[in-house]
Amino acid sequence: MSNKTIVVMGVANERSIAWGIAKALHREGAKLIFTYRKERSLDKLTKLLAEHDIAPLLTVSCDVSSDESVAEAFARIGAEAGAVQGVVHSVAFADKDELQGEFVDTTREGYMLAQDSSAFSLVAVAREARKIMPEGGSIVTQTYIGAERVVRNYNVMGVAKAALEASVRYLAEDLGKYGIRVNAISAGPIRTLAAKGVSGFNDIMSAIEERAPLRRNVDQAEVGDATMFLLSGLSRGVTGEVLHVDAGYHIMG
Ligand code: NDP
Ligand code: N5H
Repeated sequence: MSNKTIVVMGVANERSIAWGIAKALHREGAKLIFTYRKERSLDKLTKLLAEHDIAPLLTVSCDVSSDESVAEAFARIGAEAGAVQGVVHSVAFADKDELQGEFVDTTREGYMLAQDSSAFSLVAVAREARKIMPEGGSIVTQTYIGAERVVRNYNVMGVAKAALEASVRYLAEDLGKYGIRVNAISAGPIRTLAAKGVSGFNDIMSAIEERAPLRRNVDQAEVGDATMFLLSGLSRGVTGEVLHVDAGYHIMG
């Protein structure tokens, strides 16, 4: 990856999937640019980078729910770092109240917030990122099996991830002619800040240990390596794909 500059969006702390991806990319020699939303995430990121002796090309503020913020972030990246060859979209958000009880009770506001932050955000990012990917490249997002099947409590986020996965396919078609590939990783459950305090998380982790072909859960390093594959030339013939990194759980009936 030493000839590539990759934008990583969504490091909140050392448990973030995006941090697992960043470590894999750094190990293979990629140059890294990070985007963050909260100041708290920037603080954590700055500490993590220092601890791991990683010198980023740039760290840029980006709220994916604002078109202006996304446009500004990618314009700044283009101006200060030049062309990039990859983008990691590892952000999602839903109101906590919507992630329990019944989906039928989802509010209009809660539905819009989840779709906006978790699905449309990929479209906005792809549109702006394309402008600084003149040689082509690879965009990878993070999804969950709740997009394909009903997973209790995932609710509004399942519908947002279904839209995200469909967006991957439509974006893959649009951007393919520019040599830009668009794919998703569907990760098994991993204990991160976003997962903290959501109901049913522990039960889901135990069910995977019992039922997944590998009889265990996956971790950030495994998702990091698979994401790196999709960002690398090794996956040059792959686009519009959802690759499951879930210890095989999705094949079980
Ligand atoms: P984290 O909490 O570590 O990361 C979530 C990130 O989303 C944070 O960095 C947060 O930044 C960012 N974010 C939320 N809203 C916005 C916004 N409007 N603008 C910019 N950034 C935003 O959790 P994960 O690593 O678990 O989540 C990363 C991705 O992985 C998500 O898409 C999630 O759905 C997906 N995923 C997670 C699984 C799991 O079990 N953990 C399983 C499958 C998929 P900030 O705090 O600065 O706002
Ligand atoms: C079936 C499950 C468990 C229930 C549903 C969990 C859904 C989680 C996804 C969203 C992204 C969580 C979320 O937005 C939480 C926020 O309301 C509160 N948290 C925060 O604001 C923290 C501080 C920040 C960092 O979080 C965000 N998002 O910015 C699914 C699980 C088994 C798997 C899972 C956890 C999937 C997933 O998509 O993350």
